[in-house]
Amino acid sequence: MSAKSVWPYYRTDVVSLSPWLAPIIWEGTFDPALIDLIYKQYNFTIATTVFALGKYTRFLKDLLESAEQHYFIGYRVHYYLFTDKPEAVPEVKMSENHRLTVRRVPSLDRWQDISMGRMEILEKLIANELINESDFIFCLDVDTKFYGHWGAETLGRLVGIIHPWFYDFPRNKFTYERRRESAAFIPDGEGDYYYTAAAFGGMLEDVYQLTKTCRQQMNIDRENSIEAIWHEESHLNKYFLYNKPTKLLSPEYLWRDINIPADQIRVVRFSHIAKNNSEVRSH
Ligand code: UD2
Repeated sequence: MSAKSVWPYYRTDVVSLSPWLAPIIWEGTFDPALIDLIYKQYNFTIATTVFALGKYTRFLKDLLESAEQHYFIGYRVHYYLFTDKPEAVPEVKMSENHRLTVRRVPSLDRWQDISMGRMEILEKLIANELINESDFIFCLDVDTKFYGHWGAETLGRLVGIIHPWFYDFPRNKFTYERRRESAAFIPDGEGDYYYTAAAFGGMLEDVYQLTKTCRQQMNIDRENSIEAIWHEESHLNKYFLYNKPTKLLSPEYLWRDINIPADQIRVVRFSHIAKNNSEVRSH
């Protein structure tokens, strides 16, 4: 499945530059050894957040064990795990320079409130703790697993990931929020890509602005008794429309199911796990 990356590192079957000249990272477009040579000298710390409330703690073992095989190996990583069930967090052996902090958060009844509530918790975490501790942050869904290398090629000021369902769709098919009443509204004919909220990141200041803005916009919606069609993902897409990511990751970095093949996907690095939504979201 993985074609070896070789000089001169370009591909003709995928677009690897956005219209505002941000790189779109695909296997075959970069040299991982050269990237390490450049980035390792800085000794960056990458904060990585995961939320696992209710039955979603069942996904933690696979996610953390697979991360410890593929995710920023050789770099400093600090996982922050937010859960309402700290006793259900599995013991996972961390590699050198990787560590995990567990934080208890209150349980919530609606899964949508858990998903959207992440923005406010991330905003506070960055402002109150990470500013002096980390250089970059990635925020990951828990119903996911790593299958391949995810390293410093993903670092940038503001990093968005192209949603695996929509990467080859025309933009009129994107499931942006289309109701004017919502703060996440994007008019027809606008938008660049459809981004997933299952993973995003960047430098602390940039992700702080993102989380703060999304939290504020969701509060405006709440006051107006409206909830965006895809919750915080709709607000994230609105944010990225007006604050363009400086780096985009191809759907290799969040695939839809390891078993669904696609010609352009040479490597599945990280994938969403198929789940029974009503079962896992029930109390
Ligand atoms: C999509 C997005 C997700 C989010 C959601 C909002 C993708 C691949 N993912 O996923 O990021 O924007 O839509 O509609 O596009 N969680 C818990 N406990 C719960 C419920 C949720 O811990 O009971 C957390 C957990 O980290 C989970 C995340 O919230 O990964 C998002 O929930 P989801 O994965 O059920 O949402 P989903 O699959 O609709």
